[in-house]
Amino acid sequence: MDCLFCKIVAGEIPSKKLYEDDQVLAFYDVDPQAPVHFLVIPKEHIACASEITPENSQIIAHIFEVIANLVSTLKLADGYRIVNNCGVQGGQSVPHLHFHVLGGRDMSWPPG
Ligand code: DGP
Repeated sequence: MDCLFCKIVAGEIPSKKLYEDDQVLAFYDVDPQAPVHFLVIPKEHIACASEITPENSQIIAHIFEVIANLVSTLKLADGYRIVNNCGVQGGQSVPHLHFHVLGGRDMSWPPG
């Protein structure tokens, strides 16, 4: 499959990995929007949040467990933001489900 993040999972494209297990991969975003900015993705190809089903939704709970552990390790005790962009109008540029985790600065609201 011609998917950028599937290629990162396969090791065909290098990434700065933070965490990996049999189900998920966490790696730093190549274009950071905050002092700390990493992505957590399922290794299984799920195109976007609209494709979460009863059959694959367990991975979402696991991703949020991984995020909780990573923000603790990275000492983002003052807070952080988790972002999922879905679809063209949602600003998704890579069609493989991913959660951005941003921290290390104050976040504004509403997002752009
Ligand atoms: P989104 O716009 O929500 O689909 O976010 C995609 C993110 O992926 C964006 O913040 C930049 C990041 N990104 C794109 N290509 C690469 C890459 O090759 N390596 C890494 N580490 N991040 C990438």
